[in-house]
Amino acid sequence: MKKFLESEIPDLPAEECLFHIIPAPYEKTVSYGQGTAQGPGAILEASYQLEAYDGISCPCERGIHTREPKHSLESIEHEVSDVLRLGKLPVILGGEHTVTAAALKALKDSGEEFGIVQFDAHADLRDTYEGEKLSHACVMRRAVDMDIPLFQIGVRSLSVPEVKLRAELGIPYVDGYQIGRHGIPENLLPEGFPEKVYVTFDVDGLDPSIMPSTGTPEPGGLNWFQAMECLEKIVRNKVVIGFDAVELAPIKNLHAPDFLVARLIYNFMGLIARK
Ligand SMILES: [Mn+2]
Repeated sequence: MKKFLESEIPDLPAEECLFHIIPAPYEKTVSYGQGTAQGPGAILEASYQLEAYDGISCPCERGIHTREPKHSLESIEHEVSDVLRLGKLPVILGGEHTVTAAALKALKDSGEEFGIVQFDAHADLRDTYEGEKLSHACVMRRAVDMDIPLFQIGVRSLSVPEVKLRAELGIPYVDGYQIGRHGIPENLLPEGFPEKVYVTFDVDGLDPSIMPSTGTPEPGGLNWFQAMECLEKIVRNKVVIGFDAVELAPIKNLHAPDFLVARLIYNFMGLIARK
C-alpha cells in the first residue's frame, strides 16, 4: 500500500509525526454492498493527487506517518495504543465501521476521558445485528456500553428500538433532516460535552450524490461544505484526540469519492494542525 501523501510530504521520522495513519482493511459484517476492504488502499492512492497546500496552510509539515495495514480488530487496537503511547494522533482508515470499536477500546484503556462525534447515515445503536455484537450496525452501541458520551450528526436511518434507546439515554444528535432544513446549528455540540473528542466519520453520512461509494447509501446526507463546517466547529471548541474515516467501498473507475475522502482527511488534519 502507498503512504498518505507520500509524493508531497517532508521525510520526517515516525516519532516526530503528529498524524499516524493506520490502514484498516477490515470487512467482516457488511450487510448490503461490499468492498470496504478496498477503502484504505483507494484513499492512500487518491492522496497522491492532493496538494501539500490545503488552501490555507500545509498540514503535512506536522508530519504524516503511514503505518502497515492492520487486518484484525486486535491488531488495530494494538496499533492505536502504540500511537497513543507516542503522544500522537491516530487516523484510522476503514474498512467497515466496526474498526472504530477497536480504536475506542484503545483510547479507553489509555485512561483518556473523551466523547465521540459520529458522522453517519445510520445510528449504529443496535445491540446485535444478524446475531453479531461486533457488527458495523452495532458499533456505537458498544461505545454506549463503554459509557462514552456520543453525539450523532447526519443520521437518517434508524430502527424503532434505536429511536427508543436514543430517547431513553438522551443521546444528543443533529439528524439529516434538521441539517437539510436549518443548516448546521450555531452551537453544534451540546453543553457539557467532553473537552476531548474522537471523531468517527462514516462516509455514508455524506449525501450519496457526492458519496455513492458506500455499502448502504441513504438520501438526505451532508454536502461537502456542511461536513467542513461541522469539522471546523468541532476543532474550534474541542481537542480532537483521533479520528477515522470508514465504510468507503470504492467503485471502479469512479475516482471522485475516493479523492473526496482523502481530501476530507487532509482538510481535517489542517484544522487540527492550525489550532
Ligand atoms: Mn456506520
